Amino acid sequence: MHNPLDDAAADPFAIAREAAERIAERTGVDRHEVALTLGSGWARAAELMGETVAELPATEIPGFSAPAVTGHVGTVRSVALPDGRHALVLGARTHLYEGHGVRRVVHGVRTAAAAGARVMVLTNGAGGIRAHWRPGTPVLIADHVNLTATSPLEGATFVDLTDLYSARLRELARSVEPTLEEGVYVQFRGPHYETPAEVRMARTLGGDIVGMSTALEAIAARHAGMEVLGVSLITNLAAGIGSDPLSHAEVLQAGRDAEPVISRLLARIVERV
Ligand code: 8IG
Repeated sequence: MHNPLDDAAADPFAIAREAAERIAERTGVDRHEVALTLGSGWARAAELMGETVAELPATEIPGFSAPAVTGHVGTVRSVALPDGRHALVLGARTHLYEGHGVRRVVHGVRTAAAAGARVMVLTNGAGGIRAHWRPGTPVLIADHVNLTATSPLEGATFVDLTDLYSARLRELARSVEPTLEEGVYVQFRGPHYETPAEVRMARTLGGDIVGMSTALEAIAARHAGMEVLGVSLITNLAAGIGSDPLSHAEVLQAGRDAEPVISRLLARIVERV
C-alpha cells in the first residue's frame, strides 16, 4: 500500500498535520494533551486511564502502516482522562527493522505533537542487562544510547538532548511508585536479538536495557517540543545475562503476566502528568 511518507520530496511534518486533522475529525476531539505509544506488554493501560472515546484503525490515518508483529495492536484511540483532558494512544508502532525508513518510525510521535500533545509517553518491552531485574519489572528510561546509526532528523537540525528523558516526569513517576528504578536504554536496529558479546558491549557503553525502539521516537518528540517519559518493561534478561535463550513467545508471556500491574502504574502516572 502506498504511504505518502515514502516520497522523498514529501514534508513529513505536513503529513503529520494531516494525520492529526484526520484524528480530530474521526474522534471528535480537537486536542490531545498527552500521547502514549504502547509497546509489548503495555496494551491494557489504555483501558485503565479512562473512557475510550473513539478507536480507529491506524491504516485509516495518513502515513501510518499496518503493524508487523504479533502482540502489537494497529489502532489509534482517544481516551478521556478523569480531569477532562484527552490522551492519544498509539497502539501502532512502526519499527526500524521493518525497513520502511525512519520517517515512518517517528510518524506517530509527530502526529501526536500536531494533535496538541506536550507530553509523549514511550513504552516498550525490552531486555534487561542488570541481572536483578526479573522479567515483569518496569524501569524508567533515564537516557539512551542510539546504536541505529541513523536519526529521525534531516538536514542541519541540531537538537539538544540533555535531559531528553524529562527529570520532572521521572520524578513524577517515582511519586506514584517509589521503587521504580531507572536505566540507560540502548536501541539496536534488530530484528534479531543481541549476541552475548553485544550485550556486554552495551553494558560497557553504559547501557542497562536493550531494545529495538524508543530512542529515535524520543529524539523526534524532543525536536517537536514535547516532554518525554520513557518506560521499559523488562520482558527478558538480555542475551547471555541469564542462562536461557530468548524467545518471542516468552516475551509475550512476560508482558501478559505483568500487564495488570504496569497498566495500573501507567494510568496513575498519566493522571498526574
Ligand atoms: I521484548 O533482549 C525485547 N525486545 N534488542 N533485545 C532487544 N530488543 C528486545 C529484547 C532484547 N527483548
